[in-house]
Amino acid sequence: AAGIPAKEFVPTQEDYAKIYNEIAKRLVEFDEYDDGSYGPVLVRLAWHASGTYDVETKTGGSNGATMRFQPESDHGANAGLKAARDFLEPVKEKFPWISYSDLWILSGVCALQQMGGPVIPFRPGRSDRDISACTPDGRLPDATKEHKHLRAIFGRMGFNDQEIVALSGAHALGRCHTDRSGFDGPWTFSPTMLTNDYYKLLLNEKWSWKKWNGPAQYEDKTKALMMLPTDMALVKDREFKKWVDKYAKDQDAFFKDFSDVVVKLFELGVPFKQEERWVFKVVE
Ligand code: DDH
Repeated sequence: AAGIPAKEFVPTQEDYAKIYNEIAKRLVEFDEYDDGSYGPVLVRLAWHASGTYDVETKTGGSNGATMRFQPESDHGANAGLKAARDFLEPVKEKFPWISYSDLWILSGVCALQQMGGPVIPFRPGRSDRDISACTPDGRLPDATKEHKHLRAIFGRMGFNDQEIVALSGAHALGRCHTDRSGFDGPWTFSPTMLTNDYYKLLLNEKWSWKKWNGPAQYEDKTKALMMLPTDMALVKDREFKKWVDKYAKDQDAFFKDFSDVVVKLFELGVPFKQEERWVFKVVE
C-alpha cells in the first residue's frame, strides 16, 4: 500500500544456488564455444577481476567489477574477456539483485566445479563500484617474463611461492588465442576438465621454442600443446619446482591447495559482512 516501504529483498543461499544452477545450465547449453565450454573464460574473468588487488593500498580486487568500464576493459591482459561478460549478461537480467562483482566470482566458482574441479566455497558481499575504482594497467602478470616478475606481481596480491604454483594449475584449462593475447594453443589435452595435467606436462614433456612469427612461447614434440615463458619459470626456479613436483604426483594435494588459494584470490579486498561460506552442489 502507498506509504509503506517495500520490504528489502535479502537473498539466501537458495537464491544464490539458483544463479549457480542457471550458469551451469548455460555452460551445457552453449557448448559450441571454443573447446566446447565457456568455463575456462569464466574462470579467467573471475581471476582478472580479483588479481588486480594490491595489499599495500588495498585497491583492486573482485569488489567493484570495474572491468565493465574503459580503461580497464581495454587493458591488454583483459582482451577477450568480453565473451565471458556477455555470456553472463542474461543471467544478470534474470537475477538483477546480484552485483556484477558477486556474479563474476560465482561464475568462476561454478565453472571450476562444473569442470571437475574441487569444491570452491563462496560467500557474497561484493558491491559494484564506479569507474573511479578502475585499477591502473600492469597489475596482472606479463606472460613474457620470469620468476622475479611472478614473485613481484603475486607478492603484491599477498601470495607466496606455493600459492603461485597452485594458482597456476588453472592453466590445465582453456587456451591462448592469437586474437587475444597473441599466444596460441592449449596447455593440456583436456582443456575443459580441471586436472593436475599442467604440472605433469611441465615436468614430463620436452619443451622447445616454437618457431613462428608470434610472441615467444614453448611447444611440445607433438606441437599440439603450449607453455608460456611464465609457465616454464615454474620448473626453472628451484623453489617453484618443488611445488610443481608435489602437485604432479598428487592430484588431491593440488585440489586441496587450489581450492584454498582460489578462495583467497576471489576474496581479496572484499569487505564481507558474512563469515559463513556456502558450498553449491555440482549440477550433473
Ligand atoms: Fe592465465 N593466461 N595466466 N591464469 N588463464 C591465459 C589464459 C588463461 C597468464 C597468462 C595467460 C593464471 C595465471 C597466469 C587462466 C587462468 C589463470 C592466457 C591466454 C594468457 C596469456 C589468453 C588468451 O589468449 O585468450 C600468466 C602470465 C599467468 C601467471 O603469470 C601466473 C591464473 C593464476 C589463473 C587462475 O584462474 C587462477 C585460464 C582459465 C585461461 C584460459 C582462458 C580461455 O579463454 O580459455
